Amino acid sequence: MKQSKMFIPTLREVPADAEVTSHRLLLRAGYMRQTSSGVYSYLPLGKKVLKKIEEIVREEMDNTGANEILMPTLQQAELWQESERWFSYGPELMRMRDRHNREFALGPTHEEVVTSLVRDELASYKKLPLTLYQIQTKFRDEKRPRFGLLRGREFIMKDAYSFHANQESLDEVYEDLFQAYSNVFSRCGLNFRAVIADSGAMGGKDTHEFMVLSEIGEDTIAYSDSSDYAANIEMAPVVATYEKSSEAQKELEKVSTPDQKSIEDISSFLNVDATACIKSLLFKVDDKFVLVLVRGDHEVNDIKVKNLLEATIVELATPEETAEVLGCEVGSLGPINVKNVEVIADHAVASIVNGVCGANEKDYHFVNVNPDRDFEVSQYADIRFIQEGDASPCGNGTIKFAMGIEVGHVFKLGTRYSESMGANFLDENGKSKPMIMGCYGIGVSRTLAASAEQYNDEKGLVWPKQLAPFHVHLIPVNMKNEEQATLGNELYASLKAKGFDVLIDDRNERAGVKFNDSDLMGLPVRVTVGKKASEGIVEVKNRKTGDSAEVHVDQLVETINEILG
Ligand code: 9G3
Repeated sequence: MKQSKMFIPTLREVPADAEVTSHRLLLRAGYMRQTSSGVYSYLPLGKKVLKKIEEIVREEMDNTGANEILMPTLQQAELWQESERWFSYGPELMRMRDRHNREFALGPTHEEVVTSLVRDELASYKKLPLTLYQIQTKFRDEKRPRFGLLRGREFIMKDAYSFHANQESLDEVYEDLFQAYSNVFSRCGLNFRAVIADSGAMGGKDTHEFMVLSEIGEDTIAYSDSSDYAANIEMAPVVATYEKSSEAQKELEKVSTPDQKSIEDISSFLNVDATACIKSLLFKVDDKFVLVLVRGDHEVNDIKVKNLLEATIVELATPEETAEVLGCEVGSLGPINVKNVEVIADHAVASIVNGVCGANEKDYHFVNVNPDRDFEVSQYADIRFIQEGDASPCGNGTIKFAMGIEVGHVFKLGTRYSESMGANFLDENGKSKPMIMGCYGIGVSRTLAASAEQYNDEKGLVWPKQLAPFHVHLIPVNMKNEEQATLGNELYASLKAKGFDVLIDDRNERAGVKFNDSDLMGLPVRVTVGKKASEGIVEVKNRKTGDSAEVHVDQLVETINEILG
C-alpha cells in the first residue's frame, strides 16, 4: 500500500482528554478518531488491526464447531419484556421508537434475540447442542465512557450462545470455548489470566472472565503466587481461619470517644489494634436494612453480601437512612441493642474477644465487647474482600493482587432465558424441557485497545506480526532521489510478490517526519532506502528491539523473516 494514498492522520501533540497510553497512541498514530463521547471511527490502520483480531477470533470459534451468524442491532421491546429485562435496565439500555412509535432497544447483548430465534426453529434434542456466534456492534449508554475503546458506548463484541439438552453437554462446550478463548488471547500474545468471576445478574453459576493484566485495568484480580489460581476480587472466597484468644471476657463498658469516627481514630484513641475493632456498616438490601459487621482491618464485599442474601440491590444506607434506622451517624455504629435490623458478620468477627464497637451514640463506643454475649448475629459468613497475603483459596500459596482489563467473559446461564422465553425442546422421551444455555463474549474493540496498552514504547505502538496492520514499513528517505525512489519501488513490488504486507512511505516528507510517523505507527520491520541505495544496501530495523543493520538487498527477505520470526 502506498502511504501517499492512505488516510493516516498522525498527530504531533497528545490529545488532552486521552488519559491512557492506548487511547493517546491510537489517536496520535491515526488509527482512530472519536466522533462523540465513547463513539469512535476506526481509520484504515485501526480497521486492519481490528480485522486481524476478528480473524483470530473467527478461526478459534469455527474450530469449536460454532456457527457464525449476524443478528440485528434493532431489538423489539417485546422480547425484553418476555425476558423481564425491559424494566430492569436503566438509561444504559439505549431505547428508541420507530416511525410507528413502536419501542426498540439498540442491542447491548443478544440473549433475547438468539433465544427467540432458536425457540422458533428448533424443537428436538437431536439438534442439540448448537452454538451460534456473531461479531457485531453493541450499544451501552455508559455513564462515564473513558479510556477510548476500553469503555465505549458503541463497541464491537463477539458474542456466542450455546443451547443444550443437559448440563454435561453445556459443561463440555463451556470447556471447549474456555480453551478457544485462551487460544485467542495467547495468539494475540497478550499477558492474560482466566479468573473465576461473579455471575452477577446473569444467573447461572460457573463464570470466568479473561483479564489482560494492566495497571490501568478496572478490575482487581486476586491470584496465588504459587499456583494458577486467579479470581475476580469480587468473587474470591476467603478460607482464612481465626483462632480465638484465650483471655477472659471482661465487663462491657461504654466509653467517651469525642470526635473519633474511623477505625484508625478509634484504634489509636483507645490504643487497640484494628483487629480488635468491629466495623459496622448499614446496608439497604432490596427493601430492608442489614447491619454488616467485619473486623476492623477488613472491608465488606458487597457482592458477597448480595449473593449471600440473594438480593438484587445492595447499597450502603445513606446518612439519613442510618440516622433514622439506628438513631445515630456513621462513625459510632455498632450491633449492640439494635432493633428490627438484621445483623450479619464475617467469620473473623466471631473470634474477637474484648473488642471495640460503636455504641450507636455520637462520640461513644463500647469496649470489652464479646460477640454472642453482647449482641446477636443472624449469621456468620464469608463477606469480606480477600486481601493480599491471605491464603490462596486453592490451598497453595498466598494471594497477590493485579489489575486487569476484562476482554472476555464466559457464563453457564442455565435456563434463565429459555424458561422466561419458552425455548423448549422434546427430549428422547418426548418430554418438553427448557434448553440449557451458555453465553460467551469477547470485547473485540476492547482487545484492540488492551493490545495497544501492552504493545508500545516511548516512541509509539509496537505491534507483533500477528496484529500489525502491515509487516514491513518501506521508507525511501528521499523520493526525489532517483536511485532511492527506483530501488524503493522495486523492493515494494518484490516484497509484496513474496507475500509481505508492505506499506511504502512514498510521501515527499522530510526524513524526520517519516521516521517519527513510522515509530508511532509501530509496524514490526522498517526497511530504509537511503544513501547506499546505489550499492544495493538498505537499513533493516526491528521496531521492537530497536536493533538495525545494513543489509544487501539479496539478504533482505531472510533478514525480514528473522525479525518476524
Ligand atoms: C443490558 C445492558 C448492559 C448489559 C446487559 C444488558 C452486561 C447485559 C451481561 C452480558 C452477558 C453476556 C453475551 C455475551 C457475553 C456477556 N451489560 N450484560 O446483559 F441491557 Cl444496557 O452481556 N452476554
